[in-house]
Amino acid sequence: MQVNYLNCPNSSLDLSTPQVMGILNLTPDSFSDGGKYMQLEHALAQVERMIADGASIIDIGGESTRPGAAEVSEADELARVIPVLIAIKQRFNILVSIDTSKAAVMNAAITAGADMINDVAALQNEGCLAAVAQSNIPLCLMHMQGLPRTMQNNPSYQHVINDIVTFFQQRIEACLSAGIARERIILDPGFGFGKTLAQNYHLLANLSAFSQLKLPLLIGVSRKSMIGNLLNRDVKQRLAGSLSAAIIAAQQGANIIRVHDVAATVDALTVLQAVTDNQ
Ligand code: 8Y4
Repeated sequence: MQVNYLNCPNSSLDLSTPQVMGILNLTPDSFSDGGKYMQLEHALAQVERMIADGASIIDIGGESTRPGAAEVSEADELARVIPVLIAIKQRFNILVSIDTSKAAVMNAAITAGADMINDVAALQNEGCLAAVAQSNIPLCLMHMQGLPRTMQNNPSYQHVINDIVTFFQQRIEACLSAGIARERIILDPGFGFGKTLAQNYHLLANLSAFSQLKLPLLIGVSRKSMIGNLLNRDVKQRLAGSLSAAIIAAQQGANIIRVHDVAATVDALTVLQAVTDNQ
């Protein structure tokens, strides 16, 4: 028995089976012309659907981290994320994770009742360690080589798995030094963040290597280029590939799967669970 639950301040999340984190995208390209009220109602309807489909956590982000995406100002990100976070916590009983790399957004989100911080920059930006240290919520440290705008230009490693393990050890140490308890940390190898197609599949093949760190593992492969480029499918046609990758990850101990397609992923994980339960 390894990692069994995630200690959230108000509700602990059972990780004895893999849990699904549903993605709620708040970048303006997703729903821009309906005005503030319509955007909020659209977001809440999406959340309601993901909860009904079996999501345990909703991950909300106001900054696009896709390769080459434009940066978002602090004020814009706060305006996008915080009202939605408050509305979700008001209306639903669900854990909410905030996908941000900015200390000001982390601080505001923690004050507004966020249940988790998901940082693709692993708390390396100014003030982020301190912001999270002042709370008691879990945080996800994701590995990325380079920065979103340029990370896919010639990623290179001595040894992908070992390099990421070393990065995790350094970031865990930085968290501990800042006063963040080990029990609060979740690790994520960051599929697609400064990795070639072959490196992404090598990672997927060797995910169980990260269990040596004895912390919960989160993975995000849903609809990513590693699926699209392998299968030559555009973003709307990547469900079968995404489910396959999710199951391969779950079989190697991934605890939280970050996805767009919650219902289909829950079905796939339920099939895997039936196999596990009847060995
Ligand atoms: C289509 C849709 C194609 C989305 C690509 C994408 C991760 C993450 C992202 C991840 C954690 C994305 C915020 C990239 N990926 N956080 N965030 N782990 N922890 N691209 O893998 O979904 S954004």
